[in-house]
Amino acid sequence: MTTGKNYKKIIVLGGDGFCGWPTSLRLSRLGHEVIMIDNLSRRRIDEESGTNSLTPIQPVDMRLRAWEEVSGNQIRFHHIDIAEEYDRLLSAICEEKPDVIIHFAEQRSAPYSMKSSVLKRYTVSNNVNATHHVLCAIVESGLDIHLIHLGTMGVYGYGSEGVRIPEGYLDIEVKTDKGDRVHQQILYPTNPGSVYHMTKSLDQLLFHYYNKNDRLRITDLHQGIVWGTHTPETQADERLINRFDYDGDYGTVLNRFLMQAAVGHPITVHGTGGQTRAFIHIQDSVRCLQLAVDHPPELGDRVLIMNQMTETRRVIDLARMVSRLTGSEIAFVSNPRKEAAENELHVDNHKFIAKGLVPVTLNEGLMMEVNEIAQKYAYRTDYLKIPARSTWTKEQQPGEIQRPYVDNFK
Ligand code: NAD
Ligand code: USQ
Repeated sequence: MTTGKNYKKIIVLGGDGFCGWPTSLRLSRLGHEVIMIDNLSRRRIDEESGTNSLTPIQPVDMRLRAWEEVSGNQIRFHHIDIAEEYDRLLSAICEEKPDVIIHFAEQRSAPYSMKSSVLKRYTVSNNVNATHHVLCAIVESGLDIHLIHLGTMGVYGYGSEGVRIPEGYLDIEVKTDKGDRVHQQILYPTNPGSVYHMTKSLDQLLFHYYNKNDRLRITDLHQGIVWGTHTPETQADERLINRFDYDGDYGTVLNRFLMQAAVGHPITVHGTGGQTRAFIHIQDSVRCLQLAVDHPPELGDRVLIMNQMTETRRVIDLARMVSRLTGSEIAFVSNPRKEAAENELHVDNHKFIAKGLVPVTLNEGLMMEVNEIAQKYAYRTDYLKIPARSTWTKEQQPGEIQRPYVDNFK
């Protein structure tokens, strides 16, 4: 039951993950009724891979008890595999009757998705079925639910050739047989760089179809690389601490660099480090979700696509910033991925700014905060898990450090 006009009932799929957990806490703190659904597959992958979050995350029941103690608010939890247990997902939706479903529940690592045929197939079936099941279940429930999905900037590819990447749709002009010029807006041509990113491209088509056919209200957030770990809510109690991935598969670039500096490992730049990517701090990621909940598309609107990023940076520039701050060495490693060695990236993000996002951009204070968190838990590091060993093709070499280290900039 919805608790009031501004308070919504929200199901968070993938609520136990790095982005889902702080989002669930924020929405709960704001007075929304939050129900988390997760199959805990991310924790299982850690167990199977012999990896772990650098921060000591607590079991989900302990997390939820701690939140109730700290905030007085209850978050309920359903253990459901949304890619495999369609009937249980449908029942949960029909019983809970949410106003909003936020969908984080996918296998989100590009390197993990490229490791083997088994993991390529797992990533495709998990992610595509998860998304399709949610869409089918919303239609079958007959409820008017606003679906918010976490997509990725990677669906666009990263080579914008000087063009600013728009928020989802591209204006085009085509010539008809009669020679007239017709204007259209189409989904920006997708150009994924890994099996994982490809699943997000497939998700886009599923949204397009169900929006067109069943008039579902859908927001698709094309998010950049998330960095940082704490939000005010996860800092409220040690038992609420957020996940911090640092291993070669799940660790993302800036958090890896800050963690590597903290534990005395050279900063691992792939190739020349000329890759430019979009970034967003976890606090802004959570704020964007809050804004997306508050600003649903109208019934009948096409899929609302927003670029959830605040700045673009080159990998080598990030490495140098971290190196300057911490005195750590930069190590160039052979790039285990198949990606452009250098690219420019310009991205339009005016929709979130217009809704009130005030970006937390990269600054030394916040970077040092992540570095300090990593120092605090450095004793939990497994150094063998730091190198990125998953290669995109059989011919490529894993990301081993090239000796001697060379940073021509220094
Ligand atoms: P995560 O792996 O930490 O969290 C995902 C959660 O979903 C996990 O708790 C996992 O157990 C759960 N899950 C996966 N498959 C499921 C299934 N079939 N049924 C139920 N639960 C399932 O990932 P994250 O970093 O929190 O990312 C969340 C979403 O945001 C992903 O979809 C990802 O693609 C997207 N995203 C993440 C980043 C980033 O830098 N972390 C950037 C852009 C987009
Ligand atoms: N990289 C390094 N050194 C490292 C790790 C990465 O140079 O130690 C480079 C990679 O080669 C790549 C870039 O840094 O060029 C980004 O890698 P990443 O692992 O930080 O990010 P990516 O694989 O793109 O995936 C992450 C999330 C994914 C999300 C995506 C957003 O894991 O879920 O969708 O960021 S985006 O990149 O905008 O598509």
